[in-house]
Amino acid sequence: PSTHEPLNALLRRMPKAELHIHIEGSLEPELIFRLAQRNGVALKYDSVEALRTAYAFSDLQSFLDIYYAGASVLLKEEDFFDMAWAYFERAAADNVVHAELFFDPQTHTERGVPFETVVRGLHHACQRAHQELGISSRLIMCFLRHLSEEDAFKTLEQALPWRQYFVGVGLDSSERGHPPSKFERVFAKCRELGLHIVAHAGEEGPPAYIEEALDLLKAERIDHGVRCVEKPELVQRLARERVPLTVCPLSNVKLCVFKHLGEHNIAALLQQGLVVTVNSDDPAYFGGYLNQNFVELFEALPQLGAREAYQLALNSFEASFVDQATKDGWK
Ligand code: ES4
Ligand code: ZN
Repeated sequence: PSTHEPLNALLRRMPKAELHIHIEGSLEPELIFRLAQRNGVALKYDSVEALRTAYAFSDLQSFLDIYYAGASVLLKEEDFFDMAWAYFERAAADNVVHAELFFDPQTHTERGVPFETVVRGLHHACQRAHQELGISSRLIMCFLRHLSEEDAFKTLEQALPWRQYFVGVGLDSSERGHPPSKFERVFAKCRELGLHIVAHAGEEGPPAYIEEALDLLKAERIDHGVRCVEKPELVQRLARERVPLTVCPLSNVKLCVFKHLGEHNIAALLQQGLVVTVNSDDPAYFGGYLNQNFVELFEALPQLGAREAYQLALNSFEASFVDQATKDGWK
C-alpha cells in the first residue's frame, strides 16, 4: 500500500504527444462498415466480427494487405474527416495534447480519389480538434515505398498546391526490399521545400536501412528503429545525435517483431539514453490506442516506472515538430 498514485492512473492521466499514428490505421471495423454502406462499396467480409477476426497477422505484409483493403471505403472529404475526428476523440480520452498524423495519399489517389479530398477532410478534422478538444496537430505525408520513385515524385507534384497543409514527409509500407536509398532524390526535393523528414526503418528491415534513412534521406526521426540494437555503433550514434525513435509496442507484437511485450527492447533503449517515444501506429488493427500501449508495456516490463513514464512523455514533446516557442509554452 502506498500513498502514490497507481502507475496505470499516472500513465493514463499524463499529457503526451503522439508522433506515429497512420490515420488510415485508426479506421475501426464499425466505421469501415458504416462508410462502405454510405458509399456503396462492397467488402469481402459480411460482418464487423468477420472483419475483426481477419486481424491476425504474421508479419508486416499480411497486415498491409488488410489495411489497404480497409481504406478502400474512403471516398469523400467527409469520410476522411469522420475517420480523423474519431481518432481525435480517442486521443483526447488518452490525454494526447499534440498529435502528428501520417497519411498515405497514394492509397487513395491510386483509386481515383483526388489528393485534395484527402487533405481537406483531414485538415478540417485537425482544425476542429484544436477548437473543440484543445489538441494541436500536424499532418505528415507518407510515400509508399513499395511503389516507384516516379510515383513518389508524381505524388509530391500533386501535393505542392497543399504544401502549407503538412509539415513533413515520411516513408512507409513494405520495408524489406525497399531501402531508403530508393527515394534519395525525392527526399532531397522535399528538404528543398522545407519539409521535415521522417522514415520507417529498422522495423522489419536491417540496421543499414536506419543508417540510410539518416545519411541519405536526412531523417530527423526514425519510425520504429527497434532493430538498431543489432549494431551497437548505431545505438551509440542515435543516442549521441539525439535522433528520436517513434516506437510502437503493440504493433511490434502484432506484427511479430517481438514475441511478447516482455521481450520488447524499449526499456533497454531508454536506459541507453535514446530519445524513444511510445506510439500506437495503427490502433484499430493492433489492439489499442496510446494509453493501451503505455499500460500494457509498463505491465510487461518491470524496469519501467514513474520516472520512465515522465521521460517518455517528455521525449514525445521534444521530438515533435512544433516550433520552439510552442514547446516552451508546454513547459
Ligand atoms: C505501417 Cl506498422 C507499419 N509499417 C509500415 N508501414 C505502415 N503503414 C501503416 N502501418
Ligand atoms: Zn508506422
